[in-house]
Formats: sequence, structure tokens, C-alpha cells
Amino acid sequence: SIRGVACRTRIDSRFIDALPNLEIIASYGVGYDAVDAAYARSKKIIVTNTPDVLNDEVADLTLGLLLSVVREIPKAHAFVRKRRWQVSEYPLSRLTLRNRRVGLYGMGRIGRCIARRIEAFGLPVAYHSRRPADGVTYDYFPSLLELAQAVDVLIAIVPGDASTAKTVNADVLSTLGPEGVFINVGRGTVVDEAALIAALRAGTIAAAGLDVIADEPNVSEDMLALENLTILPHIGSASVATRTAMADLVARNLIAWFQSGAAITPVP
Ligand code: NAP
Ligand code: 8YV
Repeated sequence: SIRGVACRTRIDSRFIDALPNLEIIASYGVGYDAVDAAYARSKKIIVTNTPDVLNDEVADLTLGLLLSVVREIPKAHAFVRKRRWQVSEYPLSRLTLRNRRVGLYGMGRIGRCIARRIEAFGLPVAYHSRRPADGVTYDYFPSLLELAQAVDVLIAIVPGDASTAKTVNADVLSTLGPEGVFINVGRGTVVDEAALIAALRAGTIAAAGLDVIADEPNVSEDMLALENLTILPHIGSASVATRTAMADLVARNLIAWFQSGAAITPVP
């Protein structure tokens, strides 16, 4: 009897087959990698996501994470908490954002919002995507490796799918270089995590910040042991206001579908 699903979970072909009268899967999030959208399509089931309503929130968090990594904000806070300020000054941060060049891996809805914030920080922006993005004038690089060569901060904001899987690999990280900073706010699957851990351990890159990991919420001991890695529990969009806007869009998609037969934000 179920004709519509609102979800924040994995929806695979078995799940879909268990609901023979399903018409619409309204997924809570802009990334819909957890939904087997190709299978849904083959069954003429529509899939919707929640684009745009979270762009600024995720971009804000990205800049917060970048600053946290480079200027050691979480560590400095822990230093005060442990009452160590009374004993000594906090050490100067080895890294700075000044005079850096920032590369965005992905220049979509959220990437553009991140780029505008980076510009406001006075830093040049370059990017890689499969084709040049319409309406932006930032330097475009046709490969991720060429982008990594040209920048010393790399921010990943691409979807998690087969085309991006483990693309931030040992080559990309070593090209980014020993002053390099890597930030991931896209999906954990985009990164070869073993290569990232090795690069952070060896000083192949300087530091990294992850809002997403491949096997959430299971953070490996190897990751937790790294002083130069800051990990957030996938909170890019996680404010009450933005998550409410996302939930409203899920509901509005379902209502529109059942009232008019046209969803508001179907995935491509
Ligand atoms: P979007 O508007 O679809 O932008 C995606 C960008 O990635 C485009 O520039 C696209 O350009 C590029 N891209 C896709 N596949 C690529 C590939 N194989 N190689 C190079 N570039 C590729 O998506 P969005 O709304 O900005 O969201 C992006 C992703 O962020 C989501 O899919 C989700 O996984 C993630 N996200 C995370 C959080 C969080 O809480 N951390 C929150 C929201 C979203 P081309 O198609 O031209 O290549
Ligand atoms: C959410 C996200 O955390 O929209 C996305 O793609 O990754 C985040 O906004 C998630 O989808 C909701 O669980």
C-alpha cells in the first residue's frame, strides 16, 4: 500500500522491490548516493533530493573547518579547557591561510558558495570539474592532478559516486605538497583514506579536515591518532534552521507529487 517514502537511509533495489506500488522516494539531503536512483528510474519511480536550501550552511561550515585546521582552533580551545594557558602561551600555528591558493574539486551549487567565501578571505580560487562551470571566472583545470599542482588548499565538494570514488589519492596528495591542506565536505568515498592517513603521517601534506568519512560513523583508530587531522561528525548542514528547510522540502516534494503529479526537485 505504500506509494511514497521520505528517507534518510539506504534505499537499495531490495527495498524498492519490497514496495511494489512505490511512486516516489523523497530523500533528505542533496547527495543521494544512498539511494539506488538508477534502479528506481528503471521502475519509473521518481527520486527527489534537497538542493540549494543548504548551500550557505555547508559553505559556512567548510570555511570554519578550514580555519580550524589551519589555525588549530579546536586544539587551542582544548588548551584553554585544560588550564594550560596559565602555564604557557599557546604555540604559534605552523600554518596560515595567508598567501594560499585554494582549489575546489567541484564547482556546483555548494562549491560556488564556498568560492565566494574564499574570495572574501582575499585568496585566489581555482577549480576542477568534468567541464567548465557556467558563469564563473575562476581558473579551470581539466584534471584534479593539475588543480592539485596549482594550489595548496584542496576542498572536495563533489558527489559520492563511481566517477569520484577514491579520486583524492596518493598522487593528488603528494602533488598538493608538504604545505598542503585537504578539506572534504563532499563524501568520504571520494578519498583513498589509506593514502590520506599515510600522507598525513609522513608529512606529505600538512593537515586535513574531514566532515565526511567513507564508513560513517566509524572513525578508525588510525585517523583518531593523527594530530594533523580534524574530523567533524558530518555536520555541514546540521543546524535546526537548515535541517528544517531540508525536511520541509522533502515534505513539499511528496505533497506536490501526490497533488499534481510533478515533484519540485527531482534528481537528474
Ligand atoms: P552539484 O550542484 O551537483 O555540484 C557537483 C559538482 O561536482 C559539479 O561542479 C560537478 O561538475 C562536479 N562533479 C561531479 N562529478 C564529478 C567528477 N567525476 N569529477 C569532477 N567533478 C565532478 O552538487 P552540490 O549541491 O554542490 O553538492 C555536492 C555534494 O556535496 C553532494 O552531492 C553531497 O555529497 C555533498 N554534501 C555534503 C554535505 C555535508 O554535510 N558535508 C552537505 C551537502 C552536500 P561536473 O558535473 O561538470 O563534473
Ligand atoms: C545531510 C548531506 O547530513 O545533503 C547532503 O548531501 O550530506 C547532508 O546535508 C544528510 O544528507 C542528511 O542526513
